[in-house]
Amino acid sequence: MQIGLVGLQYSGKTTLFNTIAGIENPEMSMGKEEATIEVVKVPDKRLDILTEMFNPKKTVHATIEIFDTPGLKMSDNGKVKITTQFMNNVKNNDALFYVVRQFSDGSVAHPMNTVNPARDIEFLETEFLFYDLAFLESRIVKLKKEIMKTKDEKMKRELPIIEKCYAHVEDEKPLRTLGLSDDELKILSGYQLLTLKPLLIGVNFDENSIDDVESTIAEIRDSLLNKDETIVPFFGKIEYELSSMDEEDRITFMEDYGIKESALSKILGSAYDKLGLQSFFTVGEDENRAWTIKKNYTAQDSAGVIHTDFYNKFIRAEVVHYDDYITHGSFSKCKEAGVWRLEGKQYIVKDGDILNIRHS
Ligand SMILES: Nc1nc2c(ncn2[C@@H]2O[C@H](COP(=O)(O)OP(=O)(O)O)[C@@H](O)[C@H]2O)c(=O)[nH]1
Ligand SMILES: [Mg+2]
Repeated sequence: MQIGLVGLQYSGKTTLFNTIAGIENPEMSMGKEEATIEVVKVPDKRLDILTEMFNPKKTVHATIEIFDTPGLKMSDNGKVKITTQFMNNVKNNDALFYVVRQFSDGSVAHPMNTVNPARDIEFLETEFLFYDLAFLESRIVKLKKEIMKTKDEKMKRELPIIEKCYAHVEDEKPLRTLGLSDDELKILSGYQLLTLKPLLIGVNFDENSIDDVESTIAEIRDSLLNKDETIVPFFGKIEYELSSMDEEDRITFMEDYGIKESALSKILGSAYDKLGLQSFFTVGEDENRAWTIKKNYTAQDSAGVIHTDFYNKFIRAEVVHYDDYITHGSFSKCKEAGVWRLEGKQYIVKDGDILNIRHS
């Protein structure tokens, strides 16, 4: 899974990126045009506990890739140009994480001169809508031309979908709110439509405004066109400073500041939620591992995440839920208690299932 941090310059993207990637002494590369990518372990207490119980040779966390993209720059005419470079950076991201600035700091310029997170969110959204609109418009022209010439059936099926998307975006609505079917999404999957990507909005707060977070978020939400957005507050600077401490100190300081949950944990939690993701585990002497899957994945789909051979040669899955394993303490006790099961291909895997795939 890839999450791209995007936003205006100086909103705190790189600071946040360094915090979650655990980069302590970043080499500042101002104005760099390429994205920086870091693979981040997804913390999971359950996996830690399983490791204590099994003591395997190695433990493998699920990972996500975080992209720090260069800030979108305003030109003199007050417009942001979405460059090919930017698109190359974000096109494969599974979700976008807007970073907007709530902190005020006279020594850090704001590209629009004043601090106003709701305005910045709408600004990014509008730019991305324009980008999608232009793409959809040119696609419609091209499809119509080709259909006249070749009567291509596939293109004939695509056209009404693109037209529906166009009408939605023209109405200033992001494509992720259109409720497209899986088949429609498949047709669109080759295109780089920005407003189709699941969105999380990060608001970067001052440590002095911790008490006002909830009311400020409510205000921001209230002034957005789309009130259902997922908004994640975080404290860029202070969380970066805390990230170099050992865990115990960090927790104490976070409590002192009134920060309940780290930026990473909030971002991951919301991203899993938004993307409909969950984890299952495999355990054993050699390796304990957490795997990330979609919520509707069957036992066979999940086997395929481990290995394509496991998908093709799937026979059955041995399943125990993590909670049951913890209650009973061993697979044999789980069998006695009747919570160890053999499930077929179609079984829908649940968050926290421990699986062992039987295959031919
Ligand atoms: N006061 C304050 N400064 C911050 C905060 N977050 C980032 N900054 C500063 O703002 C400047 C721009 O941050 P940076 O992360 O590089 O922004 P980017 O352009 O979005 O990547 C840097 O000097 C940061 O130290 C914050 O929460 N509070
Ligand atoms: Mg940056």
